[in-house]
Amino acid sequence: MEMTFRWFGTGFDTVTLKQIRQIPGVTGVITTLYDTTPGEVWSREKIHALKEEVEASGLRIAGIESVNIHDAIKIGSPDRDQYIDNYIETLKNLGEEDIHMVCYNFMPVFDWTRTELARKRPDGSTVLAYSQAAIDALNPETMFESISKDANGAILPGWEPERMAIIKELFEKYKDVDEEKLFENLKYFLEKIMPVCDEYDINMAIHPDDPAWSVFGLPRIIVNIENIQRMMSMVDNPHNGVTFCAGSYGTNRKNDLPGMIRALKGRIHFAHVRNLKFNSDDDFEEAAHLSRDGSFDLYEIMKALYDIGFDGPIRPDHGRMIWDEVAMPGYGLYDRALGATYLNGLWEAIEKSNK
Ligand code: CS2
Ligand code: MN
Repeated sequence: MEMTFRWFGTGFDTVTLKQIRQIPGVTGVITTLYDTTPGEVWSREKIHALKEEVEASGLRIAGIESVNIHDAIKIGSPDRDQYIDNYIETLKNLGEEDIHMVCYNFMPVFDWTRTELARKRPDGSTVLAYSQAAIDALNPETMFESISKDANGAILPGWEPERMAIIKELFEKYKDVDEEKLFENLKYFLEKIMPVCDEYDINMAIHPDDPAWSVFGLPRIIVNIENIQRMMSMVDNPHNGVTFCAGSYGTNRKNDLPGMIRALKGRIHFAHVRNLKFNSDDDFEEAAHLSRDGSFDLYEIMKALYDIGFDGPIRPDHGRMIWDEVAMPGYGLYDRALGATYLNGLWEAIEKSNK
């Protein structure tokens, strides 16, 4: 595996490449062109400039998170082909720049959903949290306004203002899209992009829906092992793989995380490893990465990755806000750096005990 760190780019991230370079064992960043909108072609020049900037700091681009999918593709509207062509063009430009892993998601309207961005934990840190009762009492169209005061001024990925402005319209467009339709539209998209992925050896890594169930009546399909297997077999190509995000699949307590990892051998192209603390089946908050701070056994998760011979990029995922840091919720420097160090420690121990 290669330990990496998500970085949103100069001007968008409070964390610098110089800081990331000093986290022991982190050699790569997972980044994006944060100022592009879904559906737009990423030019070779822009990708190249980003790459030069990252490499000048002694790191490398280990992959992209995310190249977002235009809603026309997810909805399957008549203009989708044009956006798929643009996506193919972007993949080609990434491939030409020697970038071989792309994370994306296929969630309608919202990316991840949380009801609080700064819930206080007993140790005084703040974390993202989700409560089903709060969701049920919420109007999805105003959800963003209700949580944005805790965003620390950051634009949250998937919650870009231009999307939130047309949210009513978006809901309307999805009204005839059910799970079957969403699967069909994903298949259509994957079939079209696989040839360029084959040509440039690009691993596509779909990110799970977070939380791993339907919210606000919108269909969500990347939620469990059965659905992932369906997705992989409907377009059976090794480049059609997954981002194994422990925190997202783990929202559903029926998902056996180490078991899923073992079942996905060879098709996990990217791993997000973090911990959640459940207060009840439908109230959880994000925890420190350390197993005993939350509800998951991080040792078993790392061991499963080790056992399947996982050799792709891995990153700590959302961290707590600690030590008075002011940053994008979930994406401060300190707690994610602690997370990377902990995961590296687990890996070293597992590796040595297997020799
Ligand atoms: C998630 C997503 O992993 C995460 O941090 O909260 O925002 C994720 O980046 C996207 O769904 C991937 O497309
Ligand atoms: Mn994730």
